[in-house]
Amino acid sequence: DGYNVAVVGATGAVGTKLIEMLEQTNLPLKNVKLLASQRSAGRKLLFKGAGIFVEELTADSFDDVDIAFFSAGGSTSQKFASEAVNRGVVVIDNTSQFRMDKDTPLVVPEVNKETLKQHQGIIANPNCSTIQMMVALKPIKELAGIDRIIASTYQAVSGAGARAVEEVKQQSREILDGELTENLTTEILPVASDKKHYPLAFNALAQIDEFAEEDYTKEEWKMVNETKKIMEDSQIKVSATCVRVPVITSHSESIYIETIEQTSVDQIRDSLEKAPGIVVEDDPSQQVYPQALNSVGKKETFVGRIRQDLDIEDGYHLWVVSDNLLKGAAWNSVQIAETLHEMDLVRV
Ligand code: A2P
Ligand code: 11C
Repeated sequence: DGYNVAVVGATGAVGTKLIEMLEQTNLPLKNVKLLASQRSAGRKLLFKGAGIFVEELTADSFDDVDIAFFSAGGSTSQKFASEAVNRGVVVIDNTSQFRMDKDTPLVVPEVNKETLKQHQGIIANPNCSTIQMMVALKPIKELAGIDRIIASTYQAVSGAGARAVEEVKQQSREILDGELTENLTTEILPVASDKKHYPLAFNALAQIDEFAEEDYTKEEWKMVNETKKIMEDSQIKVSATCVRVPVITSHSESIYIETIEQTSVDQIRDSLEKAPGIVVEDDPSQQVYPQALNSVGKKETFVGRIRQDLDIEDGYHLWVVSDNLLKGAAWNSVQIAETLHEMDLVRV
């Protein structure tokens, strides 16, 4: 036999990738159920070449399900995750709804899979920009400790969902057709729920999610708070500036760190080359460094431009790139499911 799995939000940007990752997983699968809103019910999506009808999500959708992947927004998770858990389902949640709850493990398998042992039905998948930073920094933390992190991100539009991607494509066409900036279609970005909307095509917007405490955005706070939880280090200094750029897929990050102990660029590169889930692409003499376009469709996190700060002895800079829909979301979720299976933690 195998597991019955459900994908909640199967028609979305992440849901589509969840289906692809489930087609590739070595997890034993019995049945795959695709769930979305009433709008999509009856649509047919392909799984391994066979058509599966999308069903409308209701609490009863979870009868007979073993593992459910949620990626349909925080309010859907809030409404339905506990219904699923009450029916014996293990929920792997891609939203920010439960990430900071004390009883919910926040998991990047390369970094903290041991915390899965404490799960009580819900496991949270971290924010995409946090995940790739954790993969890249974990080996350096083990090597020399990390005292502080300053991250500047260049984030892809697909992080804001399928409708945002369509909006940027539309704006690009309008600009190339000679449309004036003030007449561009702007309904979703930077944040659908916020008061003002700006074009992203041919632009860069220093706002991802709504503004919150201290004039940092929620996305920036996620990088701060999730890092402290995943690294189990409430003292680590973290701050971030998150920027949306007109890239469709893959987030890029300029990350500055200060180590606790003395180390070197060579030792850092060596530790990254040996670490799981990382590909080092770092050869300035040959113009080799990670690029968003080249990382699309890959499960790994790519690291390059590894160099020492010019003034701070224990300061280092890295350029970290990964597919935000795969390691940042769908792949990390399916990898959590595979890890739960390996650790015999699916049915508890
Ligand atoms: P639908 O296509 O039926 O609207 P994205 O992240 O690309 O914006 O996708 C969001 C996903 O979440 C879609 O699959 C969407 O389904 C789904 N979704 C949104 N709201 C709900 C809801 N209330 N119940 C179930 N699924 C929802
Ligand atoms: C973005 N990081 O790129 C966001 C998307 O908390 O799961 C993911 C939001 C989240 O817009």
